[in-house]
Amino acid sequence: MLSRPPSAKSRQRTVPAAPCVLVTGFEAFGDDPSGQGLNPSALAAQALHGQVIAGHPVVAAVLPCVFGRSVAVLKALLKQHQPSWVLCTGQAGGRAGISLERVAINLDDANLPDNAGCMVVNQPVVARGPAAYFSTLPLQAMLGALQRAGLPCELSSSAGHFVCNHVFYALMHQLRKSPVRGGFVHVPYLPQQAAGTGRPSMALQEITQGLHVALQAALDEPSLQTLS
Ligand code: PCA
Repeated sequence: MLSRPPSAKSRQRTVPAAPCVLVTGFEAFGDDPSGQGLNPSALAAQALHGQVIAGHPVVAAVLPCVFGRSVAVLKALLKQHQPSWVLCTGQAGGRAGISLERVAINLDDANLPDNAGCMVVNQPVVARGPAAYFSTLPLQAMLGALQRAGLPCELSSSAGHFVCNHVFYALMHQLRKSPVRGGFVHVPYLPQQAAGTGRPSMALQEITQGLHVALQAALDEPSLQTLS
């Protein structure tokens, strides 16, 4: 006798979907020498959307480059998607490779306006929050994987004090009591942004590959299986 195929409901019970990886990029902001409204972090995040890395589906989103609102959007994404990993990314013009950020500091100190025209100067990200949070991503494993892939990369000890650091700090503050791992990666200009500036750049395809390689290494990291 033919058995009936399992219903969608029972299939869901037997094969639970792995939690997702949330990857964010930023919309374009004041620092885009091309004037074309580009931000490689948004383009790379969007290119990863829907891919499956080490069994985890990637959900990508683009954050507004605005103090406060960027964090509100990020918190809503965390609530909606319940990711087990979070990688926020942003553009750092002038950097030559994928920069794995080690630390977020409790300081907003902009030297250009955000996309709402606001320049937040010398303010904490979180009032009475700790001075800093370390990334909880396995940065050494990610760096090693990027190096083996032949992609320009570095560890960085400063995510600056503009909206990227703001989001990085708020993310780590939000995750401080959670097993969810998170961190931040800065990426260089695209070639079309750097043209004529004498500054370094990376092709979008390489940036996207770099984020993929780094995430794969993080999710495969065996030492993490026993943590949390
Ligand atoms: N880079 C900026 C903010 C948005 C982005 O992509 C920064 O490094 O703070």
